[in-house]
Amino acid sequence: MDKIKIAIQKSGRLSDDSLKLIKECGIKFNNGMGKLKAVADNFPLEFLFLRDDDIPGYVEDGVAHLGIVGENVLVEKEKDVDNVKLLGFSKCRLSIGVDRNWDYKGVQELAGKSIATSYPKILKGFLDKNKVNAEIHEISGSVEIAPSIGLADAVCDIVSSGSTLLSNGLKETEVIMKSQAVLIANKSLNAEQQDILDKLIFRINAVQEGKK
Ligand code: PRT
Ligand code: ZN
Repeated sequence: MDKIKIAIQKSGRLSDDSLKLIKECGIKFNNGMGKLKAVADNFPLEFLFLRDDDIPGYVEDGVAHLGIVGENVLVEKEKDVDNVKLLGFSKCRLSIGVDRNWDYKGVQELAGKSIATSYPKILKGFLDKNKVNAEIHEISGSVEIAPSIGLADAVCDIVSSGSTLLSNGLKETEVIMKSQAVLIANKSLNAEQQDILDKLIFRINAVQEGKK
């Protein structure tokens, strides 16, 4: 039988829960530290360990047939893949944060301001929808410090507990999107690959049912 390849985040907030889900599905594999690939022993699945940002593109291109990624990254990358199943972990939200002393009354107050983010496309969609003209300042990390160093007036970043915003003197004012991990698939799987995916989904459903 052919194997199908699933792209999983190499190391980060999605990695542990992604691998835990695979194990709970009864799929056994050995992933040595730092390895970029692994093969399952008892299921026709091969793992590719990648940066999360690269996963939607690899799945679109068919380098990987499946992938596990946050909805936030999936939406930002605008890749053409199938959104197969919400997985219920790595929950977070993409929010606007502003100085806690800003008497923020609504989204219109962002007009003419600069907003630092690693999610320029999602932010632009939000601003356009609200007819707000603001400057988007794309940075790749440490977004929360942008206001305190004078780089931007506000941030648009991932929030989970809220403590990072708080410790940078910011408050959350708008939730732009909610996110969780999602299983994605290449759009042109052949019949055999689709069959393996169906078997995997069957097992994931059983795991999720068992947790209810
Ligand atoms: O190296 P690689 O590119 O693969 O990883 P990464 O550093 O880009 O991503 P990673 O591992 O940080 O996050 C992977 C995914 O986990 C994200 O795309 C989200 O879908 C999800 N996720 C869930 C989070 C968080 N919770 C989260 N709290 N991603 C990031 N954060 C960061 C956030 O950026 C901020 O710096 O945590 C901070 C906020 O957390 P709180 O709890 O202080 O609010
Ligand atoms: Zn990343």
